[in-house]
Amino acid sequence: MTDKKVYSICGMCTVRCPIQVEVAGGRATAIQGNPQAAGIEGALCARGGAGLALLEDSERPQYPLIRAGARGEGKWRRVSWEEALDYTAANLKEVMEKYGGKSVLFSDRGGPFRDLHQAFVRGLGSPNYSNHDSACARNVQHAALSVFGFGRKEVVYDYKNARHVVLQTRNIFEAINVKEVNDLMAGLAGGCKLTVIDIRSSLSASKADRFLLIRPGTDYALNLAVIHELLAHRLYDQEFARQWIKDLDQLEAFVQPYTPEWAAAETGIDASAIQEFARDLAKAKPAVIWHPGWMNARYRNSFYQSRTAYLINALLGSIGAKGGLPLANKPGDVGRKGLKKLADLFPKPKEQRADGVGWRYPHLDSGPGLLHLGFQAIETGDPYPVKAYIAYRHDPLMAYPDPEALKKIFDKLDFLAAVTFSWSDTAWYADVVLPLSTYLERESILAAKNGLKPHFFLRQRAVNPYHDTKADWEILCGLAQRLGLAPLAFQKIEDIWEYQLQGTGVAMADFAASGLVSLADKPKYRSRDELSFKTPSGKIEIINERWDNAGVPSLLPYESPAAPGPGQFRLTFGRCAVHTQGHTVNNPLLAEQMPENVLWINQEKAAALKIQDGEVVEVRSNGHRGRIKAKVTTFIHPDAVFMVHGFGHLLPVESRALGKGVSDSALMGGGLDLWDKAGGGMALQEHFVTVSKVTPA
Ligand SMILES: Nc1nc2c(c(=O)[nH]1)N[C@H]1C(S)=C(S)[C@@H](COP(=O)(O)OP(=O)(O)OC[C@H]3O[C@@H](n4cnc5c(=O)[nH]c(N)nc54)[C@H](O)[C@@H]3O)O[C@H]1N2
Ligand SMILES: Nc1nc2c(c(=O)[nH]1)N[C@H]1C(S)=C(S)[C@@H](COP(=O)(O)OP(=O)(O)OC[C@H]3O[C@@H](n4cnc5c(=O)[nH]c(N)nc54)[C@H](O)[C@@H]3O)O[C@H]1N2
Ligand code: SF4
Ligand SMILES: [Mo]
Repeated sequence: MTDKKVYSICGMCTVRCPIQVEVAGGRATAIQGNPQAAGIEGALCARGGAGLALLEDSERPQYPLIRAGARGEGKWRRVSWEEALDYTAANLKEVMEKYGGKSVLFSDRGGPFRDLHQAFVRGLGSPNYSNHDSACARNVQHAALSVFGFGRKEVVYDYKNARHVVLQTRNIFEAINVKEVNDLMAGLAGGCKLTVIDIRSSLSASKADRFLLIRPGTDYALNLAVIHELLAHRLYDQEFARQWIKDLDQLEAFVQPYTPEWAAAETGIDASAIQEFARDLAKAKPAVIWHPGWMNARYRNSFYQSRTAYLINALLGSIGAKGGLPLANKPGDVGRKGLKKLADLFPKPKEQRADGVGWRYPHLDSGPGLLHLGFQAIETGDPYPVKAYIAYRHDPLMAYPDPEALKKIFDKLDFLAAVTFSWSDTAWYADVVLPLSTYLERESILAAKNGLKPHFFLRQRAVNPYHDTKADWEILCGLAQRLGLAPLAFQKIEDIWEYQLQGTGVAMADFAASGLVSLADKPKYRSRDELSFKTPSGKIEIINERWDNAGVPSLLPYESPAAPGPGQFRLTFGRCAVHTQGHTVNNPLLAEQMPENVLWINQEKAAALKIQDGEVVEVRSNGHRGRIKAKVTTFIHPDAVFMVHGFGHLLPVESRALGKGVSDSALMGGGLDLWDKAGGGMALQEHFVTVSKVTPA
């Protein structure tokens, strides 16, 4: 018998789909997608369905721990929350008294609940709020900023109404956002064409009308050739271009040499296929989505790949168009007011960021900065000492390259704290572990999502914590109280919610019916004349002065990527449908679905190495090595090997994940210094490995 149904928000990945949780006798018994949420209608992905297994998992951190041995040794002392928060506050105070508030670095996963984190970091007087994004979508974000003057989330992907969708470095059916998947399925059912550009045949490729297998690292070449075709044959939307695109003549001159024939030699895709592709796009314009990429922290020129993807959308008139990339509406765009910001409880710190973003790198967005450069500041003390680091919902030892090098950097810290609901390498290396309640056992601050129909949403606890864990706000407000940050020392979540809702005309009671409060009656598309861009000219700018003035050319001549040396492969990686990054591989249900990652390797290359499908092989790079099963296939480019990210856990507290598969990050020796200077993203796919049979000892 179900006692109640609670509307809340999934926490198995950062997409945060609306859910409905059934509760009986104080235990959560079933989860499904929120039936009232448009585009969800009861659906969840496999990971969302495994939330109950997370809740019941006896191998997640269940109470606060203070380190008792050396860092990473795994010796812990169980403590009360009083002691854990006192200890954390005392350590932060000590560092701040010695080096100032700016010496504290904080990183999270960004997303709709970050306002609370930002408030806390501001309260400390530190400019060093950061997130994971330099290892994820920073290149895409900066590409959007460089073309539109606004960020990547200020356009929406209108899959439902699209007539041609292009997924480039984007595997939508495995790297999932439930609403987007449902919308695209609806679009495809209505006749939308799907083109997938990938280095291997992903699940998305298997559903495509056109699959372009591309040589790894040459997407920029393909995009330049597509632009060449659109311009040379006047296939673009000339009216849109006249009204909204600046400097088109410079683009036209720049792409002169980048013909389909030239691109064919670079990418391995036939010139005629590129020509036909461009013509197909033109037929579907403006209802075209050329995805700029999500996880595009891959190459030294990934920024330019994303930039050209945005420019292709612009040439097709799809920016702002129904079925293309319409502009997202904020509450103000539909005559409403947004949530009141907790960060405004404190003044913005005047200090410069330790990672140099905004001053040393004036073209880059100082919002969350670039975490890998924050790490560099820990290492060098330049521009000033950074001595405490709070890894909040973040596992950089899995999510940044070269964990051994990163541990050495962490050794320079006076204090390292981890806030997490599952074990992670970073938590294991920390001085204190503050265990978060799972998303089913906690409430969060209210959050807003912009879109065609902007809305507010509520995560509320479905059940009380099964163990001695706490909610985000309890942890951060508890620390705020101890650190004398009175404005943030809330005692009740209701007081936070009330603060956030001030002036919005929305009351908590409005969330009762579905957990969601829509701020508009229907989706709002803007007409072409109503578009606006935040560039100096108010148009889409091909030449961005901010980047050019920083010595970063808006139009970068193409350079061919390094080819793998003899016996080498480029190491590539991506997602699978049943795991989220590194934090679900020990989930009892999901570990059963996929216990380990495997190494995709091209059949001919494997044959030359005498490697059989399913055989355990050794992968080596820069002195790092790992053993993993080979998946021998024709469906991958011969230059690359591929593995799903997030495996290779070595912690004794995770029995199901222990020793299963290999961590791609561990094979990226020296990778902390490899990044795209134009877009700020890590260049995680600029690493080469060798693969060999395991010779018996
Ligand atoms: N199930 C599931 N869903 C997720 C996540 C998850 O962990 N699990 N994570 C979420 C997060 S944080 C993110 S950022 C997104 C990521 O979403 P995506 O970026 O779509 O996911 P990936 O699998 O990282 O990469 C997409 C594809 O890029 C291909 N690729 C690699 N190199 C190249 C190349 O040089 N050129 C081209 N054209 N393709 C290449 C890979 O083979 C892969 O199929 O997914 C989100 N959704
Ligand atoms: N080599 C390589 N590196 C990569 C990638 C790759 O494919 N290959 N992918 C990149 C991408 S796209 C991303 S997004 C990053 C992801 O990097 P991370 O954000 O570090 O990855 P996750 O495993 O999602 O989460 C990290 C930790 O946060 C905890 N956690 C999860 N949810 C919450 C929450 O709501 N609150 C709190 N406090 N903790 C929580 C988890 O238990 C886990 O310990 O990694 C990037 N790095
Ligand atoms: S995509 Fe899946 S795991 Fe992510 S929030 Fe939605 S249901 Fe949860
Ligand atoms: Mo990501």
